[in-house]
Amino acid sequence: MMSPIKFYQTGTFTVGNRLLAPEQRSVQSSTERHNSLNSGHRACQGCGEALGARYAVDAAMRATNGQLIAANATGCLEVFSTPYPETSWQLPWIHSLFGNAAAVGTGIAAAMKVKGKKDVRVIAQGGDGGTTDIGFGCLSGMFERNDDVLYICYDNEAYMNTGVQRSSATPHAARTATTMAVGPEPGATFGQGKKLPLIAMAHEIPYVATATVADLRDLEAKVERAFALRGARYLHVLVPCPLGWGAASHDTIKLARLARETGLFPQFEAEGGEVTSVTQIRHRVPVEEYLRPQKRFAHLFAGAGRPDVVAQIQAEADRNIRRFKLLDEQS
Ligand SMILES: Cc1ncc(C[n+]2csc(CCOP(=O)(O)OP(=O)(O)O)c2C)c(N)n1
Ligand code: SF4
Repeated sequence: MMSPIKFYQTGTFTVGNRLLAPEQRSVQSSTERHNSLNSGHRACQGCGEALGARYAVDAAMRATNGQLIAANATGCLEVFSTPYPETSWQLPWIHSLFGNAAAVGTGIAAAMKVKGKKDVRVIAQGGDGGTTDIGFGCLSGMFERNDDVLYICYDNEAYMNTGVQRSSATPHAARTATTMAVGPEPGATFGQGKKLPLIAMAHEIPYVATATVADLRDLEAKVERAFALRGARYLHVLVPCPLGWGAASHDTIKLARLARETGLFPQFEAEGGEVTSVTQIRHRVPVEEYLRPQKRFAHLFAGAGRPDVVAQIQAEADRNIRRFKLLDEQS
């Protein structure tokens, strides 16, 4: 039986763009890209958040023809990009409080509506702490009212800016400054935490998507899709943090890819509360391959190790694979 050929590498600057029509090519391959997050910022080497924001906001600028305003929660992205009076942002950009970026985005969208500026679009963005914890009430309100804002969460799985404290997006067993790797149940507690993309879907908003910095063309395409729609939209981007994860700065992309290929981070889109697409796993790998290069999980492999805890994490990945049908044979 004939099966269609899959071009996995389409969309990258070096190889795949040549396989695509010009209008389908990556924003970053264009000499006219906006460079919204410019050089000179102070992110750590290999920061996934800087990379994710650069691609997401440039894609948003292209999708809106440069008519974009950003509200940004307190956190690494704000601190490394905008040490007053300097800034790396090349668009109208407002620093909100830690917990109210969604509400500030709502206010900007309302002001644009009153002024009749329908073409000016709004993003609100922040880290996982600002999104899943302190900003959650404002965000849920933005979803519930269906305000015309794209909210982007850059999920590095802890409060990095203040020294790596646990957030409700921190993975189970991970060591942070507030979930120490000691005792019979070391690291972040199993049974706690929340999956914000699923909670966003439960609001039945027009668009919810997840992405990683391992698949930047996919990230750009999801931003474009979000701006083809109106109303409340949510994009959740996994952005490895070398400092907080205790990982090599050159492993940022690799770790993001392993998060997807293990099944720990399902990459999907949903419209109106229904899943509309999933990115299938190409080469399934055991979670151990993802956990080992990260010092935040080192306690699971020291001495006799904790194969029981690794098995629990593997069970979480397996559940995602079943739930989102991440393997070919399930579709
Ligand atoms: C009301 C309030 N509480 C605490 C802080 C201190 N604070 C600033 S950034 C931050 C953590 C940010 O974490 P996250 O949102 O995950 O973003 P990241 O730095 O990891 O990108 C905290 C606790 C604050 N600015 N305001
Ligand atoms: S601490 Fe992490 S999120 Fe913050 S700038 Fe460094 S690598 Fe990026």
